[in-house]
Amino acid sequence: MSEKHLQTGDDLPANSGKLRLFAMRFCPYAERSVLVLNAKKLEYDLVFINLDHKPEWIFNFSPKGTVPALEYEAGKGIFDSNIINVYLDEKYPDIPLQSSDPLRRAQDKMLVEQFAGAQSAYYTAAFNAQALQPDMVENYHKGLGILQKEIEFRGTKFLHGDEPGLVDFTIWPFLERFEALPLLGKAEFTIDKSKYKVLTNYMEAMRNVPAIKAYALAPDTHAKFTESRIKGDANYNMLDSSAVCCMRPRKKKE
Ligand SMILES: N[C@@H](CCC(=O)N[C@@H](CS)C(=O)NCC(=O)O)C(=O)O
Repeated sequence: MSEKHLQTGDDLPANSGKLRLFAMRFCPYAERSVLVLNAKKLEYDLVFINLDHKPEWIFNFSPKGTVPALEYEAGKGIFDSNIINVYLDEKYPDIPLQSSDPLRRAQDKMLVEQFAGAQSAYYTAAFNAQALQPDMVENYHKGLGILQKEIEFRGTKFLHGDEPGLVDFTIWPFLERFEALPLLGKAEFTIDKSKYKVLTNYMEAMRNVPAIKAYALAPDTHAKFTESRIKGDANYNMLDSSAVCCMRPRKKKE
């Protein structure tokens, strides 16, 4: 899989007949769908796009040009991570990722909703730090506290049960990125082990889930990408090995 992000003017790669996800390597919403595809052991192609110079064809799959978008049949798209993930779970039920109990599904959604405050505090801290207010830091820790309490209350390894489900994969991409904040000088966003023992144990278990291991990035990688974006020159291709160019070996003088 190439980590190169396609941009305006680039051709849409040929469809291989598999499901295809349009994503951006550092996008937490796209990661949600990648994790669900991985956990359900579905075959898929991944196409990364440059969000500052979007290829024209992304709008055929996602009307606002946002990622993720899923090409579920040749030329036909579904956009928005939550819509994609529920579709995948219902369309491919072999490995179910949601509870069969409607109340538990509602509780999962309420948890995601309550976590949203932490997410928006993260975005401000990471990308618009001058607008950061003390109540946002409070909201961040409030969100983490609610999450930790719920993990404790459910008493299972993951929120979904013995294995992670949609609720875990929806929240995880943000937890992964929260750990970049102290590296960006935002020490007040540290997820302290002494305060968040249950949560940090949960995060450790999540990091070891094969679906996550195959895609997760280290905090310093997220920090580097964030720094490039803040500077106004998002380095989308920083993981693309083909972008690292090699010097041609010089001809030996005879
Ligand atoms: N609610 C959407 C949000 C997706 C989203 O905002 N994606 C960002 C990248 S992380 C995006 O595509 N931004 C480009 C744009 O807004 O034009 C989802 O869950 O899929």
